Amino acid sequence: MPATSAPVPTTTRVVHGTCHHDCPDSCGWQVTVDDGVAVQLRGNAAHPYSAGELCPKVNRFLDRVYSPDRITTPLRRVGAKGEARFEPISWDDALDEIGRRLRAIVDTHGPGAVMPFISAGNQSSIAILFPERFWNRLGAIELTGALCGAVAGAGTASALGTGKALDPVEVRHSKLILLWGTNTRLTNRHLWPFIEAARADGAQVVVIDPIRTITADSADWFVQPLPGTDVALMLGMMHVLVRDGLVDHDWVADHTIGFDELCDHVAEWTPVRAAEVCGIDAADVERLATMYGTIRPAAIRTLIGAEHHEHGAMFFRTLACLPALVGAWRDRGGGFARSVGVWSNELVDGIALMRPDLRPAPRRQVPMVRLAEALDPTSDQPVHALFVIAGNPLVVVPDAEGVRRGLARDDLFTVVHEQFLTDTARYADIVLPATTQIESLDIVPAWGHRWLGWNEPAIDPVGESVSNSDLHRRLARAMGFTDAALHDDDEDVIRSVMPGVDVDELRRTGWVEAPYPADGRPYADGGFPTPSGKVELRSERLAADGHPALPTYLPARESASGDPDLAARHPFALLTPKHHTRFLNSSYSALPKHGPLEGGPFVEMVAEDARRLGLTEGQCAVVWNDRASLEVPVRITTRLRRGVVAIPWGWWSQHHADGRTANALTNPALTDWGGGVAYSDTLVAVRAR
Ligand SMILES: Nc1nc2c(c(=O)[nH]1)N[C@H]1C(S)=C(S)[C@@H](COP(=O)(O)OP(=O)(O)OC[C@H]3O[C@@H](n4cnc5c(=O)[nH]c(N)nc54)[C@H](O)[C@@H]3O)O[C@H]1N2
Ligand SMILES: Nc1nc2c(c(=O)[nH]1)N[C@H]1C(S)=C(S)[C@@H](COP(=O)(O)OP(=O)(O)OC[C@H]3O[C@@H](n4cnc5c(=O)[nH]c(N)nc54)[C@H](O)[C@@H]3O)O[C@H]1N2
Ligand code: SF4
Ligand SMILES: [Mo]
Repeated sequence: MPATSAPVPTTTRVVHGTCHHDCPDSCGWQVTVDDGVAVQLRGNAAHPYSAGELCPKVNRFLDRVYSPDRITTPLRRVGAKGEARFEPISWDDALDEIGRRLRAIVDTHGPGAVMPFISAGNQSSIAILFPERFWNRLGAIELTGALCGAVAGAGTASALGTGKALDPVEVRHSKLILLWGTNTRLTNRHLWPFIEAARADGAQVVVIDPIRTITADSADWFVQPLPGTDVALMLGMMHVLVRDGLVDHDWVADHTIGFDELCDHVAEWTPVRAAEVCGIDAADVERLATMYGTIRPAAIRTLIGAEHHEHGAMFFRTLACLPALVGAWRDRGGGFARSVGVWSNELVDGIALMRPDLRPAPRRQVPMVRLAEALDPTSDQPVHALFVIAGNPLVVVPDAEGVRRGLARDDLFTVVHEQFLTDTARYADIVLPATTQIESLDIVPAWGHRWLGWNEPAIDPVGESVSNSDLHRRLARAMGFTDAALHDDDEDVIRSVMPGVDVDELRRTGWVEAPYPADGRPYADGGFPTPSGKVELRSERLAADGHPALPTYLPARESASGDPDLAARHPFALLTPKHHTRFLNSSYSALPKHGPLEGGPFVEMVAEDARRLGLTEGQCAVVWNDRASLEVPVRITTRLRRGVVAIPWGWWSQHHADGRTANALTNPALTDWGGGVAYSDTLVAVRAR
């Protein structure tokens, strides 16, 4: 008998969603679903920003969704911490154990011994903010600052009174685009077409970065200052603008305060002095300043990379002053563009989502950056329960070996909600399975453009996985918390926190645009929300907090430390940048079509440094400092300068010969303000193994 030729009936649907990754592009996608199985995920051509393209990370998203390595049931640790020996358990058993242990810890040590570490794995509003309702109700530790973004926002606000700046797509109208500390073609690839369009109309693109990135390769001009020295370059530019009469005095008089003092202050910042600090030619300082003072419209585009320095906030504060001096805000396509998420805040009521009113008392505050310290049993008030949600702190937090020592504590109760058994999850007492973006309903405000996206679930949760919000509804039940707000349904929450948005229309079209001035000039006539209503070139608020009142270049403390021979013992500056097109932070490096195609970890240095150290291409080097040491093969590069080495970041312990990752070496110092981290002010020594 021939096999039946009748086709098996299938139901095919196409479902619209939005990428949740911590990436400025928040692309729109379409998932094709056959009989409940996602068979294709591709860019939505109608999306007003991403226009149908995704990226080398997410082009294979379904491999991630259906990976044989997905965690699909709750797991309980049966081996030693870090050994990754687990047994599957039921959700009921997992929640019983969590409820019991959490209550005991709260009874003994108070809720200030419980730390929810919610990282950046999912940028959707419900996923990232709804959990705060539960943690507010419990009164657990509140993380302050952030590994990403808080410093750029705080620094900008010191000058402008707000993080709200130019919409990056407005660079389409610029004639000069300074990409300052951002690797657009890697990290924000969907902005690049706007830059190319401006270029086709005659715009010049300058990249300012200590690394010759793929973006630098595509620029008209590349300026390569030493890491952490840009403020000197900015002050040198200000010097030239003042000296050469390139300041827009009318705009400055109307919309800034502190100009006269700034003029006196930059008088000593001659191009020669600035160039000396930055390790570039004085002629380049002159040229950059002259271009900036004469070409209009002029846009400065920056993102996150430059905040990862001890004086990271000062970088953003000083950079945000530059457009004011030349009156750049007058022009469409002129001004200062950074993360744009703050514009979307007008669409979503974050307070209503997080419900801080549920707190029984003020929460204990701990800087996110200082995880290693908070887990240290000898600290004043060590953490006793750690809940890691959408993050991989063992790979992403500085002083990673300090974090590892904390995670290894037998008296620390660790719960990790994850899709994969990450380095961090290997140390958990309980691992709980998390859904991927195509398995849950959410809304996604973008930080690289003004389109908030709808995310419709395309498939049922894989295995027994649950979304972040479902997890926290379950935790509330396990703790016996009956407050209605902790149990609200996702769709009801979305409707209640977007009062100004037609949610049915949003669901139908897939996106809604955050409001922005129609003429594209947010500050043409000033109106900055600082106390003075003006751009604060001089800031009383900063002075009151003990910071310099004027933009000021300060060398990093790690290199200028009290230890006189630190720089002699550790003569190289180490950068640990995002570099791999197939990684998103530490996500994807363990997937077979991602990590292996990127090769493996390496340390880059220029040929001259390698020669001096007696190292050759591919040879194993030891990179070390007082925090840790790491063995990695050498790659000779022309992307760096002498004295600067780089270990591109995102690899897990399993990829490193000695199980330690780049962040074992990095500097956990807090930034000047904004509560960020100085990853990129790390000194190391290098030798052949
Ligand atoms: N492919 C890919 N895309 C990503 C990510 C990823 O991991 N992979 N991560 C996403 C995330 S979380 C973020 S925050 C964004 C970040 O987006 P970006 O901020 O654009 O990227 P970064 O690589 O962090 O930093 C940008 C550049 O800053 C430079 N930099 C470091 N120190 C200094 C300095 O002192 N002065 C100057 N001028 N430049 C400096 C670095 O060399 C780097 O080239 O990218 C997002 N997009
Ligand atoms: N040395 C060095 N360190 C850095 C940086 C650097 O440039 N250099 N960059 C810093 C920056 S900018 C950032 S943003 C941070 C990123 O830090 P993290 O956000 O911690 O980065 P990821 O490693 O991507 O971890 C995200 C995890 O969330 C999981 N996940 C994804 N979606 C969900 C979900 O819906 N629910 C749950 N529960 N889990 C989910 C993923 O599987 C993944 O393991 O790293 C910082 N660390
Ligand atoms: S990771 Fe970024 S570029 Fe890639 S699909 Fe998501 S939003 Fe787009
Ligand atoms: Mo980030």
